[in-house]
Amino acid sequence: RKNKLRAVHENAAIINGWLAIPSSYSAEILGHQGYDAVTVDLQHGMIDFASALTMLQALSATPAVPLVRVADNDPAQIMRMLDAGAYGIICPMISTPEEARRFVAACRYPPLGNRSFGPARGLLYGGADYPQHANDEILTLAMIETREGLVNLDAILATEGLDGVFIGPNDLSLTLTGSASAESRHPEMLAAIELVVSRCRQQQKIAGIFCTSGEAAARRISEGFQFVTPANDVMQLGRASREAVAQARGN
Ligand code: 3PY
Ligand code: MG
Repeated sequence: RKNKLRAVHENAAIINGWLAIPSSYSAEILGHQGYDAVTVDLQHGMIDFASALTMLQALSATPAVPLVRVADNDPAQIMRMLDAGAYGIICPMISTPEEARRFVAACRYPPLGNRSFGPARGLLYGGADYPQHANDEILTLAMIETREGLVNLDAILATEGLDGVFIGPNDLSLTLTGSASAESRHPEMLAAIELVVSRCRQQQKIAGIFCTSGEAAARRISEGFQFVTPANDVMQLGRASREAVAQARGN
């Protein structure tokens, strides 16, 4: 099975859902809402391997491409998530080209990388020819969310096999400005974001970013981002609930 995200990316921005709640039912619901991709978040989500597996299974029954954000740059966890059927990996805290190479190598079978063979659910989701095509189809996005990552941006983007970067705006603003904010208007953050968009364009890589709402995501697309996450399940559930309560009270 081809990774649909590459085709989407040629014509439009990829809209990516985000799951922090450990539930296959939530995954199934999000997968049916029109997202191009949905990410299972093992870093800040409340999700263990057993839940991640059922969530990836649920996403397989929807049109959304299943992605995973791993907890850190750990080849063992990356391998297990790919074997469990993730069609792309978002890796947090990539700060150097060496870290980017280690990340990409974990996502690729030899001779391009060092992923161990045992594709498991990859075969069920991708098809019997998964092993022959996985190296071309698995999407790799390195998170830029440290000052060092920003300094090394060009070298990170030059990593062979890296599809693009995904800005973690909370961590990036925390390191640049001293406070975490996904929609920070601090001049250093604005400059950093502009830099990432322009360097990605130059090197023909995907520029992605986490956002706090659909409106914010639309603004990011107009700034040049090609991969946006319009908030996660927790934020959406909380916001919809608050609004319903306020409306019911007539506020
Ligand atoms: C960040 O904003 O730091 C993130 O990692 C978003 O998911
Ligand atoms: Mg982060």
